[in-house]
Amino acid sequence: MPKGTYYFTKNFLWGCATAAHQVEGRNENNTWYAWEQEPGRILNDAQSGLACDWWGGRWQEDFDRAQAASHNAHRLSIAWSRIQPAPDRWDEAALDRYRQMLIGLRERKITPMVTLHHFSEPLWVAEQGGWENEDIVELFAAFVHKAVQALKPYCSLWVTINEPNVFVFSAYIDGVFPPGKKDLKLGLRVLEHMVRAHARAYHIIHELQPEARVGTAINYRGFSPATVFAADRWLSNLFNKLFNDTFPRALRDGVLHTLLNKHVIPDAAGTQDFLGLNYYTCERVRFNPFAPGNLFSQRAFPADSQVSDSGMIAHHPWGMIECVRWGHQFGVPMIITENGVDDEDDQLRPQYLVEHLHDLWRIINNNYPVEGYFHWTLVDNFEWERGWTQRFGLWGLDIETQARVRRPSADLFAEICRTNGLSADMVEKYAPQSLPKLFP
Ligand code: IFM
Repeated sequence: MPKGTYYFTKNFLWGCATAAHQVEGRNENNTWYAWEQEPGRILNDAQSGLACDWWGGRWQEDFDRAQAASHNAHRLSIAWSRIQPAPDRWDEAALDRYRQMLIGLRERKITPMVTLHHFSEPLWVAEQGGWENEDIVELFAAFVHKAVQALKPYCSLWVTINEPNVFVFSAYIDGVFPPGKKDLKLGLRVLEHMVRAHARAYHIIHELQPEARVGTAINYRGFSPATVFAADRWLSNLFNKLFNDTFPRALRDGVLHTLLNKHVIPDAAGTQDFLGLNYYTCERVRFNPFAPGNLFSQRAFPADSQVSDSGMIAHHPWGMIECVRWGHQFGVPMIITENGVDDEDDQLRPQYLVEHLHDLWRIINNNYPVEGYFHWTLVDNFEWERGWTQRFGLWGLDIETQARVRRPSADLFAEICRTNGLSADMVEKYAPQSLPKLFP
């Protein structure tokens, strides 16, 4: 009996996403390293240590893995703190190391996408007030100029700032990222500086490299009302607006609307060539009059959700469709810049992967322009305040020995990348429980 395959569009980008601090190791000059030294900040007081030892050269073996697994793209970030370790010093050797990494990708026929800010800054920037100080806009601009000038021969796909919405929420509302504050007003000021910094970076990159494509990666979280009650509907709408819409809307319109005020930033208008979407999960919102600190809300996964090891990600593949539909309002092509699940034993990941890709395929075939998919992540990495407790890798990592252990999902994803499609055979082999749903 003939079996079906869902083929993706020509030149679709397939690969994994990583971030400097999470994989490089041994970076003592940034905000996250300092944060790790403070007791109680990271789960189990874990430290990034060697991480995946990319700074020690293990990026080569991991890029070999990506190449052997037929990835044709890879998203990585570069650390500002390595390239500009002090206000008046550029580290050419560090820049050269990144140059070698990008050349390494190209030699393996893997298209690089480079993120310029992924949650960490140099300590000297933090000492000057970090993102709270409006000077950050020009400081970041100088770094972007230096980095892009050096790396543009090897990369033309740039993400200026990763998940500004998560950064502001985690560093200024939840207080679990450095600088660990709980101050909404300050958080909104940081958001404004991030919009301005993105806009400066966008224009600088285009001046240096007219053919560049520049975007951001927004963490899209699907919020829907827990019931039909008006209060739940109103609140879930508010969450969508605040968390998901604010940043990309400012980059489309040049106006940043926050809870408290509105900033007109004309330079920011039209500054995304693509929209990067990091989609992991979605949740239901219920009005709770006893939770003022939580904007009077209670948030939970839909009943009976399958959840990840940490319980932080619920398996809701249709959220991928909602995410892309939502992203389409910003009028630019989209790229899934992150999607994945923490699952040490690889029990849920194959199902998560095939069902999310199936829904991605469906929405693309409704003519929504999505150009690629980056899985989070290649090898288990340091997961910020959750330390080493979340295992997102297609390959597992033994942090004592640096040994990598291939999970079945690595082979599944390799077959998808190699064939540019998701077939019934693959689903039957790696995620048989999804077969009736995907190939009825
Ligand atoms: O590890 C993070 C990444 O740095 C940003 N997006 C979500 C991932 C998983 O939590």
